[in-house]
Amino acid sequence: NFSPKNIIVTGGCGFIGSNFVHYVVNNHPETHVTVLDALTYAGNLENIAGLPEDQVDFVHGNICDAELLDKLVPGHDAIVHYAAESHNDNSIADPEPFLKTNVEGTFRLLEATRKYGIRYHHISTDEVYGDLALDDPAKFTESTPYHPSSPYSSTKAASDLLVRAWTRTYGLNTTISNCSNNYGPYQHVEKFIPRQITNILEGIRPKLYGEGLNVRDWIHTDDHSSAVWTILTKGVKGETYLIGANGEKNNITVLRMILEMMGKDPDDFDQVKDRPGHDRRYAIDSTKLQTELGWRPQFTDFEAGMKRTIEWYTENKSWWEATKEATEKRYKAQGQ
Ligand code: NAD
Ligand code: TDX
Repeated sequence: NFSPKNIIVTGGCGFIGSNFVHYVVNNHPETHVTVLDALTYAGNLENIAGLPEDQVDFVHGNICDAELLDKLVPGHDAIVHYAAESHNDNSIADPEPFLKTNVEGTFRLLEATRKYGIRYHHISTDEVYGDLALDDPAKFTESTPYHPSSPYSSTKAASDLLVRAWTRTYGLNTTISNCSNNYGPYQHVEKFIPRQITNILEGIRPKLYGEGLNVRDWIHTDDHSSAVWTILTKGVKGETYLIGANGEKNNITVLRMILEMMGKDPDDFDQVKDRPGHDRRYAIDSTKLQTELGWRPQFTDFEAGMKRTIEWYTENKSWWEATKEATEKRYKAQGQ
């Protein structure tokens, strides 16, 4: 087992990265975290505010900055790479930042990993596998061929392939994880679940793309964090692990659940323009991670997790209200 003492978490001011930093602080006080984050529209320093100063440092910078990495990486024993442009709809409107951050940024981190000989864990998505038919009993496994659909998922797929090639060619000590859709606190209001909760809180009708029959395999972000920690410390060099918690639900079911939990009529939403190239269904088979590394998800009660998530957005309006209006304006311009 690897016991990391001093890790860099890229994208640690975003949704999943910041939840991981909280997870490390709460569960592994012996591990120091340096957060490297460019604070794009999706990054927010408040996500890691109040954490112990002797355990968490923040560095404001870009993962594409090789000089900065030369200064920062020595003295650390691992990089856990979350930073990315993460939203499919943004990638359709303007793909360029996705190429820069997701592909070039990963390349820079791999080069630093090679130069300083440290451990590297790469955070990726199930979207690299494309989509499944709604009536297909199959799920994605580690051997499913890559078949990404969107500019976002194609850049994530490209970054995974760079990791594999650098590992085979230069012998880097890497692992990759591909996780399904996360939900929980600190998720940007552009994403499906926070968008609908905050719409309802603002008196705006929720917006469903198309018929809402697309299926996503929801996992609580705390389960993603424990899985990443397990892979970072016990994962086998060069291996890929899929992370999921059997949370398949279609969008209209999730939306009606949110409406009902918030005391609204379950039909009180608008159907809007569908996403171009919209993936139909994602589903993860996490057998390898469970049998080989012994990981188990803990937060599998989706209703309970959703209730806590609704409470979090209700109690933390000051966290999201500054970005809500601009986000809705962008969607409106796209007919969504
Ligand atoms: P997010 O958009 O909420 O956060 C991204 C963070 O990265 C932000 O803090 C941003 O400031 C930072 N960042 C962006 N570009 C940067 C750059 N060039 N240099 C330094 N920092 C930069 O994203 P998220 O939803 O938390 O996703 C995190 C990771 O998890 C991504 O790699 C994503 O592909 C992956 N993932 C997400 C999901 C999901 O459901 N959201 C599922 C599976 C995998
Ligand atoms: O307003 C909306 N209405 C709607 O019906 C939005 C924003 C989304 N949707 C649909 C599209 C998807 O079928 O809801 C589903 C979820 O949408 P997103 O939250 O945008 O997530 P998705 O596109 O599935 O991608 C997410 O999971 C995989 C993350 O954003 C990615 O970073 C991750 O890789």
